[in-house]
Amino acid sequence: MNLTRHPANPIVTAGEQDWRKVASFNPGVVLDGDTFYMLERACASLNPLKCNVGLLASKDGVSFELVQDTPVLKPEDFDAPGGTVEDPRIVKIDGVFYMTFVFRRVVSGCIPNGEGVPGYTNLPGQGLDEGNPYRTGIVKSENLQDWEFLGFIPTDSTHDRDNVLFPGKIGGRYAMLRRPSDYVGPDYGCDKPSIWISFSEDLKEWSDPELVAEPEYDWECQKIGAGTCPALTEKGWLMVYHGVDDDHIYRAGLMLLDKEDPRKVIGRTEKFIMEPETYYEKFGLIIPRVIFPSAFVVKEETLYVYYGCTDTATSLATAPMSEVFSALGI
Ligand code: BMA
Repeated sequence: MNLTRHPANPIVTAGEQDWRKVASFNPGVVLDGDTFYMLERACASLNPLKCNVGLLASKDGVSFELVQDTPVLKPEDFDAPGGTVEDPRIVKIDGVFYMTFVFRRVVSGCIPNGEGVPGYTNLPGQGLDEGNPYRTGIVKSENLQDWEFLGFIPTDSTHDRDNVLFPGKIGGRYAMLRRPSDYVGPDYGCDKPSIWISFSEDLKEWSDPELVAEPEYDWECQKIGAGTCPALTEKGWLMVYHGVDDDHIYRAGLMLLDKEDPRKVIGRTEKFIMEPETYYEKFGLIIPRVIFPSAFVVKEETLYVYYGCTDTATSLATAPMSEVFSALGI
């Protein structure tokens, strides 16, 4: 499948504001009327790797401007001035916007090495394996600027990120794809971090995760995670997801889930649809060789895929929808 990288890439980069001066990446994007809204993961510093969520808008899906000069979500909103809010994803359901985001109460320092995954400095007693997990928050808003907190999942100390809401109820319930990374081993039915699903009546209490998809191919053999929020197409729920291989290269693939029962995978690209090729996808501030798809929009039969590059900036690639379905063999 041929995705065309936009010539203006990377289309969103860090700015001069203190709260977004280091990097902007892994955004959620929603098309509302004729405006594309982007919630960016705005990085304020590397050590600690503190992030906020900023709001941008665009008429063409390419040139984005900040809507307000301050973050719309920040760790201080959760009494966590030493924490972080990351990787926002967004849907609109019945006229209300819902954002999922990653939250960590105490954030590590990040020490990039240029070769692969950066080093992280955890405070004593605050290591990833000693509590202080990555969990997912859910907030809602009618104007994208003022957000009301609904809750965190999970409530225990497991790590749970890459969580995305479906943009509508299925069988009367909200649905969310999630990636509880500790759910591996014989008790769970998968050997590596995988994509799971939960359902909820009220977006607060969630059903136990059920396994949807696990890594199958070499390019995703270490872990997979939901990238974009799914969108309903005539063939089913479409999603761009990410996979990580043994060399820590992040690539993108397509998955199609059954319209009525999204626990069933009905289409999946055996080969990735994008891998790091350009300079801005191979070299960056934090981690090399990362394409991290985090949002897509369908407009006039064109798929717009927004993706983080090397945890540094955001890029855009497009493809005709007809190619998307043929890549899935449909
Ligand atoms: C994942 C998350 C993402 C990040 C990616 C590459 O585990 O931390 O936010 O973009 O790694 O570093």
